[in-house]
Amino acid sequence: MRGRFITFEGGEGTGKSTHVAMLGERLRTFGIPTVLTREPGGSPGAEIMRYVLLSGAARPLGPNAEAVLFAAARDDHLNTLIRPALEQGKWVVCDRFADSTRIYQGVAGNVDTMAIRAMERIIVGNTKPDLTFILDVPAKEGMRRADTRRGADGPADRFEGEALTFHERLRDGFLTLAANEPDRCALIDATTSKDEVADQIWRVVLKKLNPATSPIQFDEAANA
Ligand code: Z5A
Repeated sequence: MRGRFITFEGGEGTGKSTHVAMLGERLRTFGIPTVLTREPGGSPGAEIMRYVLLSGAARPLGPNAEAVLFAAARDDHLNTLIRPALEQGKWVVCDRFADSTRIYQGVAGNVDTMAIRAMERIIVGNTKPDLTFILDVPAKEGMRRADTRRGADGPADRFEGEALTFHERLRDGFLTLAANEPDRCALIDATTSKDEVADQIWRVVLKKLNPATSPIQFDEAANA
């Protein structure tokens, strides 16, 4: 039986990496073999594309080309890591996925929506997330958290360096996505403490995916 595919989305500094790790810990404690991964990246080929994208090297090519590169990285990630893990019955928890392309390149970058949907259809196909968490904090607070994490003087990446208005558009885009796809997306108020946010997330996982029905048992999980 196929494993479950969970993605985390939201603007920068909303706590995605934190909660991918916390959820992974909880799933493993529950006895579920879990793969934690991220986009862009997550596989050797896609990590090379991550460097090109986040260093800003691809920025002069424009948002259309960046969207194609994100999709190419996703193709490699899906083929070499996500699909094989799901086929083995593992659960995959991914820090960003195709919704980030819809929002960053589509909503904020003005890349044609039909083009983005077409690429998604070709690359993602049936490997759609079973559940997507959209972590929400005001854009200013997310930027503050991200600044604190990397140290105020650390270099901002290609997207972190954008203005507050860009990050506010992203937030609006993610809120609209959550409203439009309520079956798949769970909107999480991520302004509270890490533990409270983790508890909200876990309640949704229990309700929507019922880990107790996972076909892989505790002993197998210990060896995963
Ligand atoms: N991108 C794209 O444009 N198109 C695409 O298709 C894809 C991606 C897939 C990837 O950057 C960039 O690529 C991203 C979108 C673009 N651009 N940006 N910006 P990344 O992977 O380097 O970074 P990120 O995805 O934006 O995440 P982030 O900025 O690293 O933040 P985060 O993972 O959401 O947050 P965090 O690291 O877990 O937490 C940030 C800090 O806040 C940290 O110190 C935590 O300890 C703290 N924190 C977390 N939760 C809390 C709570 N509840 N209270 C207080 N403090 C907290």
